[in-house]
Amino acid sequence: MTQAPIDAPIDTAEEVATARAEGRAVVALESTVIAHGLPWPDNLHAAEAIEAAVREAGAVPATVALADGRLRIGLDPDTLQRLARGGVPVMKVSRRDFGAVLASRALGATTVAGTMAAAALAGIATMATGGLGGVHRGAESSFDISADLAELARTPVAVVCSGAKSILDLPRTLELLETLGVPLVGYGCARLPAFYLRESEHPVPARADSPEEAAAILAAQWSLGLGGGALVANPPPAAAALDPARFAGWLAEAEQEAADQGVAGKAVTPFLLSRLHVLSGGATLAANRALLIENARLAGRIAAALARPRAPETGAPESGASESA
Ligand code: PSU
Ligand code: MN
Repeated sequence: MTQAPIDAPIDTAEEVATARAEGRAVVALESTVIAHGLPWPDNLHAAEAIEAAVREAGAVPATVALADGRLRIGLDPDTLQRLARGGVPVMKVSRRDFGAVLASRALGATTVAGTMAAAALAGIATMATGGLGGVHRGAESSFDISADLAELARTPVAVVCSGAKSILDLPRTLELLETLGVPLVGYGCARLPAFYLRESEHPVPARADSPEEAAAILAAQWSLGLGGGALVANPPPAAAALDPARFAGWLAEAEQEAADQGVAGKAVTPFLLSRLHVLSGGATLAANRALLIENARLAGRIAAALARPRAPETGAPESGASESA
């Protein structure tokens, strides 16, 4: 894992640093969803509930953001509130944006890609989000493909999410994940969840039915030292998930508005999410909140399982062979 230079402009919260030093479980959390994905004040309440869920699962939350020229791993309540409240511009920070936002000392909220990069620098191997970025519909002409996918190919962090956002082109997102060599584990499901929807029609290549099983797959993948991240796809809780047909109607309307208004680039995701919240009368907001909390909880459990020393395997052929050698 790439370690940050000793004088890197990184401030790690004391609680996070202590947990890391003691080998206890830590979960990195993204902040774009707080600053750009949910409206005030639901966003602050959601951020607090997400951190609480990580704690309940036995891990320490480390929400990632940029402030005052520093990369912050673990936020104090005041900084969390500054990100959530709005009023001042908050930059959306992916891997390429760190330098510009640090140099300008602006406030920055990290995407999944930005959060993964930051987590790796801090030695954190698990993060949680709502929905992953991916291949946007119409990407064959717009080339709009989230940097989240490229980051998963290079950075050894497991991302717990509810699949890719349902505003995306899921089949192409899956194809690209396969091409990039990103492990994809369905949590208690054989088909990819679609963010607000319990499932899509697309099968996942691996499945885990407990945090321990998920942790075992991640640990085995990483044991080879191949590098790269992984995805754990957790279906949204049934009570909060949306009806696919109704959702399709709202999405078509939001996409038409985006096209009419010429929304492009990094503005697309926040625009669609905020229009969906309005068009659905708040249903997507409630679903988003619920799944963010459940993903944080699962990430905490997986991080805790990864942090537990595994019992040495008994009776495995290699150990027998090495004993007799
Ligand atoms: N999921 C949400 N809300 C969000 C996002 C994901 O429920 O706001 C954010 C994540 O931070 C993700 C980013 O990394 O959107 C992807 O943006 P883009 O498509 O521009 O890469
Ligand atoms: Mn994009």
